[in-house]
Amino acid sequence: RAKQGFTVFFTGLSGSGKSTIANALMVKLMEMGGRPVTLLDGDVVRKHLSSELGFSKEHRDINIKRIGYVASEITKNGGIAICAPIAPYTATRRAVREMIEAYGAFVEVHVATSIEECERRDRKGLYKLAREGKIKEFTGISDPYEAPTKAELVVETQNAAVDSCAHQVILTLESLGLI
Ligand code: GGZ
Repeated sequence: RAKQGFTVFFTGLSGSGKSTIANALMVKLMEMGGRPVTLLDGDVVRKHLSSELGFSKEHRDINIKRIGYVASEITKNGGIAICAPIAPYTATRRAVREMIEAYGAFVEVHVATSIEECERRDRKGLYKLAREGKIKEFTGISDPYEAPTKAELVVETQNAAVDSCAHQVILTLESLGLI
């Protein structure tokens, strides 16, 4: 019997490493072959699906529910969806989980890089702008991030390479019987 579809849903702060790990995971899953793999990255989704949205709670929730809907369709059709938004609200993540679990598995991965570390790295200079008040409602600075308490996997990026983090996700998927 063909294996069920599933969604890997990364959540974490801006600059936590979600996109990088999600990309590495996509490469690994594609190399295994079998099912199509679709990456729904935060900034790509915002460009193509959610370009009219800002960062209020209402707009973030709409954004995450759109991502969840697309991922649920992919999951329903037996594919693999990898999502990598910040997704700061627990209730919204739970709503997406419920939508997807109707069709397949939902694997939540918390990329648990601390706010201190994200701000220290400040890869895109956004934390500096947020501190200066030039970006409002910035997650972790002037807007909330509700850390998950029941994620299937928590990855610590502080002392682990990208490849090792992606490998931890692969091991989790294997232990759940999804790959
Ligand atoms: C958080 C913001 C904000 C604010 C712009 N707060 O590091 P990035 O740049 O590439 O990723 C962040 C991205 C967050 O979009 P998401 O769709 O993932 O957010 S959510 O899940 O909450 O809908 C960041 C950039 O957009 N960015 N302004 N105020 N991140």
